[in-house]
Amino acid sequence: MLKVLSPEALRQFEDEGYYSPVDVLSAAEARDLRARIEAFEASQGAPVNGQQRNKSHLLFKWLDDLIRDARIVDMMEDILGPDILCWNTLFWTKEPGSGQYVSWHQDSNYWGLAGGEVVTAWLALSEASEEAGCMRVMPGTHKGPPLKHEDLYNAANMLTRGQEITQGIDETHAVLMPLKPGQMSLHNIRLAHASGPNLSTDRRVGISLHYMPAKAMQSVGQWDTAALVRGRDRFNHFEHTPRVTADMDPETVAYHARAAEAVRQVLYHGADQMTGKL
Ligand SMILES: O=C(O)CCC(=O)C(=O)O
Repeated sequence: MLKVLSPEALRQFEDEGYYSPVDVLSAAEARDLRARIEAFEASQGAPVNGQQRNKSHLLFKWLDDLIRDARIVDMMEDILGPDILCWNTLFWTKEPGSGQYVSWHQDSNYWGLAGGEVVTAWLALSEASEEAGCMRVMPGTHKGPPLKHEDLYNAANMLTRGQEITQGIDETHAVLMPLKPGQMSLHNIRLAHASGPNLSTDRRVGISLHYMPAKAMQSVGQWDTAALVRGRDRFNHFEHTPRVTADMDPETVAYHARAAEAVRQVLYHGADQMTGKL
């Protein structure tokens, strides 16, 4: 019995590799979370950046709470079953006029995860319209062979090494996933996706939450972490992250430094350069 998704939504996710939009937070909740992020940014005098973008639920209590929010986890249970880990959380803030974009890529090439499906739930905390550079996906690519990527290191590309699928993408088949603040899109780790520059006058603020079944494994890194957000973990392939009791708590900030670095090593595995993007 499904908890949140309709049978049609689940079928679309399985057949085409994505489903969007899903109403998750109210507009007021999304506004509140954005205000918390921007208050933190004002306090440090800079946007959330570098390693702060990665495993960010270990820095912010509100985000550690959010990855466990039943409205999201129920939806994940519909796709992944009862025992669920949240592997990572990543900030995707695209400043207006910055030219920042995300090239076509498949995350499965870079995350080192194996042995179970991985779902990205991308939450909009501002208007993520086509003009603001919302994500677009290539339906069905999650079912095909891995596509060939090249590391191009373009400065405006938000991806670590500017990795890009250089062949086999036909833009005429791309589907846009515009979102209102508080809405989420879902996509499979193997689905090709991208996003264009933010041509609006506001920042595009989004956070991706990455969920997987407890049986999933890290095949590249020796040590990796995940939050057990529902059910039981009979596999213990990942060290469970501690609960965060306050934003920027020194204890969990120290844990974050190790956990985010472990992911960074995985993301740059085999790359010629490590950029400061994460
Ligand atoms: O935020 C974006 O535009 C791209 C995000 C992305 O690549 C992802 O969530 O996997």
